[in-house]
Amino acid sequence: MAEKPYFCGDSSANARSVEPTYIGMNRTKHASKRNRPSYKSLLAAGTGLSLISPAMSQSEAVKSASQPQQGSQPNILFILADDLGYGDLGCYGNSVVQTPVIDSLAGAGLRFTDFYAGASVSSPSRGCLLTGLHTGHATIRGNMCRVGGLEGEREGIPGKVRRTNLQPEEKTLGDLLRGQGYRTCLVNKWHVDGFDTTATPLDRGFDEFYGWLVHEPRSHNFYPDVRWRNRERYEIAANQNGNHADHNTDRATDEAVAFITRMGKGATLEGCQSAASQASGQPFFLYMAYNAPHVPLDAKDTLLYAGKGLPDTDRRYAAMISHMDASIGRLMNTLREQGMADNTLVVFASDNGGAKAAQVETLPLSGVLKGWKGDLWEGGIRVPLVASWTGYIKPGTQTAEPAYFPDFFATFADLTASHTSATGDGVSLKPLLTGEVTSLPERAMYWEQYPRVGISVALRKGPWKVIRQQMDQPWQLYNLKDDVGETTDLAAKYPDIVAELSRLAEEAHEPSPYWPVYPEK
Ligand SMILES: [Ca+2]
Repeated sequence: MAEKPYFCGDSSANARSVEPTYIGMNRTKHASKRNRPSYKSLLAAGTGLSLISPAMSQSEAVKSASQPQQGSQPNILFILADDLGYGDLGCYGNSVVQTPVIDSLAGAGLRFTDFYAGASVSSPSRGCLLTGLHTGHATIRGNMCRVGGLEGEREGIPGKVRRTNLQPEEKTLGDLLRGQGYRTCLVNKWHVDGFDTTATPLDRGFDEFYGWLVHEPRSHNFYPDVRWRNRERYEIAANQNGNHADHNTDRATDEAVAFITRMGKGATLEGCQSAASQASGQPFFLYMAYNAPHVPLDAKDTLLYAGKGLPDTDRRYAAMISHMDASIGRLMNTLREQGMADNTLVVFASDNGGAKAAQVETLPLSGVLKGWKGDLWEGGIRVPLVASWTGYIKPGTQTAEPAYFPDFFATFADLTASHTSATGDGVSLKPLLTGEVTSLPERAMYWEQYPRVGISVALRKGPWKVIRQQMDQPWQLYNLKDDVGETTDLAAKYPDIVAELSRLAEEAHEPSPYWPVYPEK
């Protein structure tokens, strides 16, 4: 199908309630797994809150939403980079990679030094962001599942793999915010659909979707010749036959600019009457999930880094980040042009740490941190986070409060006055963002990672982090305030701390039907 102008969403999606009706695949087996008889909330351990089922609290959050307060809620632009390391930005100490726009967001807002993704790889991390659940409770705990799910091709890799997806009963940020009167849109990378064609963003709380889905391997690169526009798969003529003409960072940015513009002016394109009627005064949630700087390092050009003595890989890696940075500048300009810059919370983060696969030679990538994407060392999960919101977040500020992806469900519930007491495994960052407080109640944050067999686990509480690479290996303990590089294992010196944190970690793990810890042979 040929390209045509952007249009404003899927009519069936627009008509959906905040309780999605699942159609298609047989989910009987999965539906029965979400009983949580042994679940104990990490929040309860850390804050004294009552025990709450994450799934129940999400549902409650959506159902108990107050009526939308037109004009009183901020727009939310959540920008996610892909495999961007902790040391990849100027505002995080990189002196080579030029990121003036993201640096200016940090200068205009709050920069987190101790912020973490939901997981050390893409799909589970994005699932944690969207659902507010950590990887001990979430359905998606790895990119490929060990058993169950659906089989399909993985881009560029022979053979079949299995994936699973966000389940209908898992409420997303899209569900939450749509329930609060927002128009919700995902641009570019979803990556929580597995190979299930009925688990698209439009089936999980988003009114609009422009991007790619994992069952279409041809779309997973920087010059894709196939893309999705809501439920329509279309060919990108300029990139047919391997042509490198229409870069994905530009295309994704165009789609986001078009969405913001529609929300600013009201829809004027043919066929967008339904959006036009909603646009005036309706807040938006735009989840802008870029590919960059994930491999392959298909930079549009590397002119910015010519003559700087960088190895070719580093030059292309840096150029991809700067291209994304400039594209974020286009989004910010569009917000200004539409008069929405002051009433938009802008968040920038990365889905996991820097990737060893990028083969960067001289750039810091993980900065001072140990490890890479795929590790539970800090380099795999600690990521940049900056947030700006004119008049609400104090410019040029920094916080060392530990926080992570599951917190955004609670944060956005709080921000939009959903009047829910708790949501999932996270806590609201709103008081921290707005300067109402400078510290949060100490709580535990939890991560799982699945190597070829077994399970790796990490948990942070306060300055302390326990990590175990396999169940039959001993816990290690690090004090991240003194030793952010995780060089000195203090487990033998502080056995009581190991005992407390390892107990919390063991309580945080709920068995998964897709990632059994010891798969059958
Ligand atoms: Ca990633």
